[in-house]
Amino acid sequence: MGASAAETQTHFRTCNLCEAMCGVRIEVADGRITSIRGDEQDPFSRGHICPKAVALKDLHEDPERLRQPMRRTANGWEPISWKEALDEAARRLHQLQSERGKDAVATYLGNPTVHNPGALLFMPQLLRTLRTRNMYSATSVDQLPHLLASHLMFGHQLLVPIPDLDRTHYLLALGANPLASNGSMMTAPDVRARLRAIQQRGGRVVVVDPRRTETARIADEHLFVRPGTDALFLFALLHLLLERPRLERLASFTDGLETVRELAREFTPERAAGPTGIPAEVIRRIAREFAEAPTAICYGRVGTSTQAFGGLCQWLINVINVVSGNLDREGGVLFTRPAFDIVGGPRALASGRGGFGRWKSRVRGLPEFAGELPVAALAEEILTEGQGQIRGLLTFAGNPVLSTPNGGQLDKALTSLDFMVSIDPYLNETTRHAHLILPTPSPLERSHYDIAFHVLAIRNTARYAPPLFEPPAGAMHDWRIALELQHRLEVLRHGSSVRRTFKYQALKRMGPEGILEVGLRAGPYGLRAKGLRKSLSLSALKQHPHGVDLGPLKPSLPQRLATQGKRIQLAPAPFVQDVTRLSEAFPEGTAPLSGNELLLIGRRHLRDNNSWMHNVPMLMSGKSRCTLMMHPEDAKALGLAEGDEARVTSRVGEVSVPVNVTDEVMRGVVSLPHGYGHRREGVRLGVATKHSGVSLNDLTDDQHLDALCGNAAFSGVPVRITRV
Ligand SMILES: Nc1nc2c(c(=O)[nH]1)N[C@H]1C(S)=C(S)[C@@H](COP(=O)(O)OP(=O)(O)OC[C@H]3O[C@@H](n4cnc5c(=O)[nH]c(N)nc54)[C@H](O)[C@@H]3O)O[C@H]1N2
Ligand SMILES: Nc1nc2c(c(=O)[nH]1)N[C@H]1C(S)=C(S)[C@@H](COP(=O)(O)OP(=O)(O)OC[C@H]3O[C@@H](n4cnc5c(=O)[nH]c(N)nc54)[C@H](O)[C@@H]3O)O[C@H]1N2
Ligand code: SF4
Ligand SMILES: [Mo]
Repeated sequence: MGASAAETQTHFRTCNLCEAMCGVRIEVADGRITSIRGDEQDPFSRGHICPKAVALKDLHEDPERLRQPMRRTANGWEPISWKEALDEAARRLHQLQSERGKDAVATYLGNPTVHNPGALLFMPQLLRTLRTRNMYSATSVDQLPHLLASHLMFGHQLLVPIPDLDRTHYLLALGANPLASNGSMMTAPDVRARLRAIQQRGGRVVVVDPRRTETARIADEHLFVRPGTDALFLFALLHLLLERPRLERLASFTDGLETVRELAREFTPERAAGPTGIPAEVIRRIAREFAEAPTAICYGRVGTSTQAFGGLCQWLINVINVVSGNLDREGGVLFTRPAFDIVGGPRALASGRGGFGRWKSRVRGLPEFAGELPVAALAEEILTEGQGQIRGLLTFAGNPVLSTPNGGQLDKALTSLDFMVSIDPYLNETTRHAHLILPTPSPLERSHYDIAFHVLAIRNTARYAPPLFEPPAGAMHDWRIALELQHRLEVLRHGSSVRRTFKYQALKRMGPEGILEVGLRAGPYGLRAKGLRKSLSLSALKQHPHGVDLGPLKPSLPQRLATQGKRIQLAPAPFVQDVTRLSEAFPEGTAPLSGNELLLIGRRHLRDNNSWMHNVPMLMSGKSRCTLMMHPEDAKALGLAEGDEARVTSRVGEVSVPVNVTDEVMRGVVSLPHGYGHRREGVRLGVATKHSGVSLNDLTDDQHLDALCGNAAFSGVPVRITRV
């Protein structure tokens, strides 16, 4: 504490807004935040932050953030007490389920769930109590293909290979823009410096993207790729790498190499060149560089996940890392060893292992994954009558109206529900349809430990922060709301009993902290761990407000595999079978993208965070970011100039948006950011509404999916464009 110590307090915590886990240093005087800076002493982020960190203050102080439960009435929204709100929510969910069956109630969990330890620990229990097959989340508009590949190949959906950025010599990145997103499924604060460091040690960074992104600009090489064709490029790489596979140590516990070789035979670089637009000789050179680099990483993210062959892409990426000997090797991709280990820890704490296709969605027959159905099916499951129709919905930290394909259809579908409850701090595009909104406190009013992102981090670290502010009297945390609803539902269903009351009281006393303590002590650095000077526990972490460094990622195979017999499955049947679909979609001789069709892709900006931080004035200053990027040749052909308003039409919808003419996007591709389109009746977001923009997902198509797993295929939606 400084000189004016009497009032100024310094608080250290992890920023929870994106996956990068930056340490922040917050100064508070007289109960108000006076500064937010990077925490120089955080061993992982070393002082790095992005402009969003400062928004922690704005979110905390936002007068439009809801602070009391609200009920929608004929005369508008009225504040109600927590008891009334929780009782009513439980009663109506229970009533729907007892009258129309369990599946009549659906749930949707949004992205901030994974940034919130209380939610991660308590929501699954509420979901288990509801026991509906209509469970949805942002997973199926995001990383489902990654999880599926991990589940089928390594035996657990969260055994995700993580790029060892700090030691690699070659990074081949597809469909990721970490300079804007700050990295995803690759928690790496200050990713820019880490990419520069690869170059400084003589390594190379190659980016494959239909847009010359911020990341592409600092890379050694950028390749334009036609949206949705990465699987062909990856297959061609694999084809070449298999001329001299180097599984080395991995060979003794890997199955399926011959099947993969068989499948890769037809996918020559020449075959890939037409559809991808990447010349065969370039693919050959990339394969050579990749194979010859001392260590190398193939990494693909949202752009290679949310596409029609997203599953195949994530599978191929893993296969490439295996056959080049880069899986489980320093400088390649490795599995993490988090202090709170939801993969290898005690069963009671372990997250779901997965499971695929055990049941199908009622209307379209889309497959279940890890207990969830693809959210692209949510609207039709609400709108289609019959046994099992959804009549009630619980949303938690999600804004599916703006974030899921054909959001416009869902927007309408939500108006037809008998009951909807949203656990969310804002009255936004989705929650405006709820009958009840149960708001949660600001992130600074709760403790934080990153249960999810330590699992995905490029270095093992651990960091805990207590709440900076006490929540206002009567406020209720996410985990408490989940627990209260769960308990009420159980009592409504089975009546109250001593055992049930005891369980509820015990969990309430324990809270997230109690579970965290158990998990840390039982984890790999906890009491059980051998050879450590000091074991990790919550109290130990409290003594290290800047976090604890647990070292770089280490090889852990085959022990850490969760497959039967601890073997890597290189050729799981679902992927093998799906190869035919790829082959048929791009027959030999497919031509490059012509100027006649336009394919729509998305993008992220550093100062956006999906759909929900546009109410922060500081982040919305300057030029509007919600523009349609278009290549100069395409613009010319359509008679469009910079700033002109264009009408963009897809199979499902139409929007009007200003054009940004730039050769940053490839010919035939247009790009629009997602998360905009706030100007809708009843939305209570003054700043966001002023900077409304249009919603990309009013154009994306609920029928355009990865047929293998039902993940949304946002990349490459065909659109028509005219001048307004
Ligand atoms: N076309 C297209 N669509 C996309 C994407 C894309 O690239 N292109 N990206 C997709 C991806 S990767 C994702 S993850 C999804 C995100 O999709 P969603 O998760 O559905 O949407 P968000 O915009 O993250 O909205 C988060 C909601 O949580 C609320 N919230 C914030 N913090 C908390 C909290 O602590 N507790 C609670 N209870 N609520 C909170 C916010 O008010 C907001 O309503 O969007 C997807 N949609
Ligand atoms: N500032 C900011 N940071 C965020 C978020 C945010 O909204 N804003 N969201 C967070 C979330 S939820 C996530 S999941 C992560 C996502 O993190 P990233 O995966 O890094 O996300 P994007 O920046 O959308 O990068 C996707 C890239 O894929 C490209 N692309 C589109 N289609 C294709 C294709 O068919 N092939 C290839 N090769 N590329 C394609 C796009 O042009 C884009 O550059 O970011 C997180 N961080
Ligand atoms: S990069 Fe992510 S974690 Fe770091 S300050 Fe920005 S929003 Fe927060
Ligand atoms: Mo995401």
